[in-house]
Amino acid sequence: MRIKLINPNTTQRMTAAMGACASAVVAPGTEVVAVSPPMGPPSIEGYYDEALATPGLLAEIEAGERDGFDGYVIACFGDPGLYAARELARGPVLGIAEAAMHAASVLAPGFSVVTTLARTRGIAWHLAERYGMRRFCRNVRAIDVAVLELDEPGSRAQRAIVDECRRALDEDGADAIVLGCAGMTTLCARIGDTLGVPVVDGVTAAVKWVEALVALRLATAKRGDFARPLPKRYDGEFARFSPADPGEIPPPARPLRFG
Ligand code: 2AL
Repeated sequence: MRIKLINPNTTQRMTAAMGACASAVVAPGTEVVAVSPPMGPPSIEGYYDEALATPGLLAEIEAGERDGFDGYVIACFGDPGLYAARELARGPVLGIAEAAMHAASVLAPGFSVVTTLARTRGIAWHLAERYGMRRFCRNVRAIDVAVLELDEPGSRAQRAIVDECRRALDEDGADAIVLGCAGMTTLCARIGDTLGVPVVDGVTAAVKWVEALVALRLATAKRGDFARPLPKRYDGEFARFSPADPGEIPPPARPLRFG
């Protein structure tokens, strides 16, 4: 089984770090291929960044279909382009916020999200609402550290995350924590050990969920809202994103394999 892990920002060191964490949790026989699009923002810290990260992300999904990937993870906590990606993909597509919130909701009666910049708190609240997770989500907190500062040498990020998680456990009535950025993946195990409560990282949660769905031979419904986009010619610079007629889509280079 091959899972394509797409970091929708263009920062390769983040992509490599999350690829290593994801590869460490999958079963033998599952391959995780971590990629970033060649175009887009270096970090995603608001609605504008999300919007302009989405075309590159969707191009990676379309390329993944040609390469015969079995499933996909969108590894940014805003889950940008998630439903559009499902229109393109045959296999399952999971967002990391979606995966982490669902996992936390079965591990504890309530969770708090600890994210990077305060300006992205609204995005997390919207996602909790959209996924029916609002009744489990006690709070969305921010450490006000930028995404690309998380892994800088000497970064105060880990200390700030642990402090904010402790406040969440003391003040929010949360019994689990959802880490609100793909750049926090590498810190997850240490933070969980320090706090002694479930700390969920969406990258690994989403990869394992996709792996489970593919193993169950479950894929995205190709009728209704997640059917292929209607063929039409897009204008200007987006012409190369024009949805093809299904008959014109080349078969995958590798057939979908299960098991
Ligand atoms: C993110 C994330 O997960 N990756 C990125 O570039 N921005 N989201 C966030 N709230 O920090």
